[in-house]
Order: sequence, then C-alpha cells, then structure tokens
Amino acid sequence: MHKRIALITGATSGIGLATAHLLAKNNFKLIICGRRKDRLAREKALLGDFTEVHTLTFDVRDQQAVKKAFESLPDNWKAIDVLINNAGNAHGLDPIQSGDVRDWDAMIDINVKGLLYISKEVIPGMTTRKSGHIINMSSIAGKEVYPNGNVYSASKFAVDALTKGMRMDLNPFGIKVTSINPGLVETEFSLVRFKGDQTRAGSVYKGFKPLLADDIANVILFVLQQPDHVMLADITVFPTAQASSTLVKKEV
Ligand code: 8X3
Repeated sequence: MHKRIALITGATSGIGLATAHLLAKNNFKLIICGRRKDRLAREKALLGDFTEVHTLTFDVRDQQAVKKAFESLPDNWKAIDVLINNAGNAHGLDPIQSGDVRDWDAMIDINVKGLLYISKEVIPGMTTRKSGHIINMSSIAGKEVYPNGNVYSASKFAVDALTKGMRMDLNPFGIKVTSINPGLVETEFSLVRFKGDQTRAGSVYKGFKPLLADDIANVILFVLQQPDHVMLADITVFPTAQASSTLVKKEV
C-alpha cells in the first residue's frame, strides 16, 4: 500500500514527537525536523522499526538553513504529502508593559515566520501535484486572547489567519488545510514558557487532567484518515476540565 510522506517540524518533543510515533505505526513515511541533531538521530532509530525515516536539522528561524535543508532532500523524499507545521513555543507570560523583546522576537520568528519559511518550501510541490494536506498547529490562544498572553496570542492569531488564507489560496489545487487549536496540553510547553522554572510550569497542569501530546496526535491521525473529499478545517481540543482559555475546573 502507498505510504504518504509526512513532514513534521518540532518533531523532537511534545506533540510533534507523539505524532511522529503514531504516524510511523499508521502507514506514513516520515521526515522529522528539529534543531537537535542527536535527538533526531535517536528518534530516527526508534521510528525505524516501523517505517522509513529521513531527518532534517535546522532552526525554523533561519530561512537560508530551511531552504538548504529542503534542497538536500533526496528525490524519493521530495513529494511531501502532508506538512505538519508543529514547531512553536511560548516565551514568557508577562503583561505587555513589561514584556521582553527577545521573547517577542522568538515567538514571532518561530511561530509565524518559521511556519511561513517551511510552507514556502513544501507548497510548490503540492500545487504541482494538485494534492496535499497542511496541518497548522495553532492554539486556543489563536482564538481567544488571555491576560499576559499578548504576543503569544498574536502569533497564534497570525497562524489562524495564515491557515484561512492558505485554505483559500490553495483551494484551486485541491489541497487540504487544517488548523488544530489545543487548550492545555502537558508537554515541555510551560517549561519553555517559564524558562525552566519547574514549579511554575508544573502548577499550570495541577488539579485537573490536562491533555497529553498523544491526545493531539490521535486527533492529527483522525484528520489524516478522512476520505479525499473530507477536510476537517478547524478543530479546537480542550481537556474536559477546560471551557475557555481562562476557565478551568480545578480540584483544590
Ligand atoms: C497552548 C494553550 O492556553 O496555554 O497554546 O496558551 S495555552
């Protein structure tokens, strides 16, 4: 049976990693991308039991590095069927008046510009073949702003706008574009946001059962298993305890 090629950014941890493992067991070949060469090599070895894997090492912020990485793809890996724009982070949770410019730059460069740089490399092949599926990992923060979420939210609102724009522009080519908007998922997300502060990061997920990376991976697989004529356009996923970005039922 024909295996689709899926490219996943941010594949060395969290949702990206869980998705790589699930897709490997479900008839996909994988291009896994990340900054950390050693982690990619380790995952390639593990995933290799289930499927063919190719790795690309780059920082999504570096457009030249992204371009070079895609140029290096062997011919049999060039026809990417599925792009999962997963790489993304939050940096800081500060009010706008005291936000750190380096945090703002990181979020806009990774979450918005990085997504564009990757898409720019993948989309031409999809338009030529008149097929493909792009899944953009957004966030509930891309639908609702919450206090101190300012720039992170802005970056995810941008992802939401780009998803809608891609869906329109790629409509003539039969390319599917899906946005997935998770709420609270327990990954390294909060540890990165709070710059390694374990206590602060841990407290985000205390008192309720958060989503896990595997839960989002399951949604991605479901999205990819739909028939050709079915496009899941926009999916928000909450843990049951969550009703909005600021309303979470916690046990005290
Ligand atoms: C992750 C969801 O609510 O922590 O993007 O911003 S939230």
